[in-house]
Amino acid sequence: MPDLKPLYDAVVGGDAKTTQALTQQALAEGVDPLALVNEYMIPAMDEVGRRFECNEYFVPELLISARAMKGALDILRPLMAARGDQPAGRVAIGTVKGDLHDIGKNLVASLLEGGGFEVIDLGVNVPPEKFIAAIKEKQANIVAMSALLTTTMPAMKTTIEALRQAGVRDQVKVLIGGAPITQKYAEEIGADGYSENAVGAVALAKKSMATAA
Ligand code: B12
Repeated sequence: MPDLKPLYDAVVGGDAKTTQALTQQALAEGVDPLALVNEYMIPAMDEVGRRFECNEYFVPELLISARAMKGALDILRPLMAARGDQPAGRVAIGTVKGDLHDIGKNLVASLLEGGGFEVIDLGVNVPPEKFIAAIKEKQANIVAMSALLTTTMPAMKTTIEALRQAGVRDQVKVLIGGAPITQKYAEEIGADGYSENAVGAVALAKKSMATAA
């Protein structure tokens, strides 16, 4: 594998042009798209978060780093989502109400597509009603929720309660994830599964379909 530290530096520095160029170059040299994401880009965003925490970075820097990572993911997404014929299941995915973070959610969506799932992407700031509509109108088998803020985590619980009240909780498996989420929290709020990363999300979704059958 070539030395890709410059790719990490480009995401941390918010240099979208260099991030895209280095991504293209790495792909041309045969580097696995997922390795680029897991070994360089996600650690780079972690470093961005660390700098934000200690006031070295502010929201504009978060935004430009996020834009750099998104630009690279635009190139990588189609490569990660080469899909099979029969959908393995239908997943309604979204970032919960009040939360605008979508990089991780998009990554999970791409890998689910790559894993053969049909993905209904509800976007960010998704209220419970939208998840309910996706189950009723699009026959989603799985609801996947993402949250990156401790203040928006409770929206996952609210959504699960709303599914129950709408009488659709038993029709779906509910999977949750995002940086502040834990297995313990998933159990507390009655979710069916949690994974700390996108690869684990696909494994969980496959397991959910197997146990739902
Ligand atoms: C980029 C970023 C932003 C960007 C988001 C751009 C975008 N389009 O997403 C912008 C600038 C908009 C932003 C805004 C804010 N942010 Co912000 N942000 C980040 C940052 C640096 C990176 C997040 C990221 O994309 N990580 C990379 C992705 C790939 O990782 P991920 O999302 O965790 O996803 C992985 C897993 O969690 C998992 N996963 C994710 N979803 C799901 C779903 C399922 C079902 C499963 C199974 C798995 C799974 O798989 C993914 C891939 O492996 C984080 C720091 C961090 N390291 O997390 C702060 C961070 C999340 N933000 C933070 C804050 C405070 C904010 C703001 C409140 C700042 C402000 N004062 O305005 C606002 C809130 C806006 C809002 N209402 O949502 C804090 C949250 C603190 C807290 N405890 O709640 C963090 C932790 C920074 C910090 N260290 O303080 N942010």
